[in-house]
Amino acid sequence: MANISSNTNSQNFKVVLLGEGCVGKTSLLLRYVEDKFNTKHISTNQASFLTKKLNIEGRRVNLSIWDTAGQEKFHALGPIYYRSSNGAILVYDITDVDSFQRIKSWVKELRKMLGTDVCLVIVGNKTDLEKDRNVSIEEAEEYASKVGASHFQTSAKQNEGIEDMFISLTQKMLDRVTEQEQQNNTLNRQNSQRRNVLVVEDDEAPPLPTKHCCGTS
Ligand code: G3D
Ligand code: MG
Repeated sequence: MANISSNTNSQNFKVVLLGEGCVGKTSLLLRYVEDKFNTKHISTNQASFLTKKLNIEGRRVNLSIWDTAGQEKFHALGPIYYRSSNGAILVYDITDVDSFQRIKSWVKELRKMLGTDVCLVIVGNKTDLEKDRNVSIEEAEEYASKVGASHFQTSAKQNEGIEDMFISLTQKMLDRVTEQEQQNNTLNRQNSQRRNVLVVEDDEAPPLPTKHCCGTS
């Protein structure tokens, strides 16, 4: 189960960025957290995360958003990277069909390893390059809804759609936590009801069947 923790009323979520090299993962993260584009701020030599604090309808949330160290370029990104994440942002480049196909194998792997505990968002990045689009919105949306993910389009360059995407993902993760809390409460209630049931042991031996002698009847 995903590691969801909360302290002093704030909820901590781990979110991972996944997708082929050069689709814009680091750019999306830097744009969202630091409102920067095209800076070499995050070293691509080590996996790292940036944090972002949010307040959604009075609920305080701390996001730790993990970025890869570029291992995806060598197909060397293992489960240790996405382990116990609450959310995954699967990024493709709208001009690159292969990058969209790659998303599908990530979805399979995440569902297999984390089940439905992880909330998925599929993101088509680089919408400023609309004239070179090679992945249709319809196809991407249809695929996303088939696998229980939401779909967003962004441009890290022009700062479009990024905040909406993160807010929507966070809302989904909060809903998931509420669902899990409700399930736990129901289980606890059932357990305590079970404890209150008085079990009366009936240790009297059952009556023996009446013997009928042949010929007496
Ligand atoms: P990655 O972390 O997925 O490997 P990066 O991708 O964030 O390093 O981005 C790869 C390249 O795509 C970078 O260009 C970056 O500037 C560019 N890029 C990222 N997002 C967008 C976007 O929304 N629109 C456009 N047009 N380009 C984007 P360079 O030239 O540095 O390789
Ligand atoms: Mg990167």
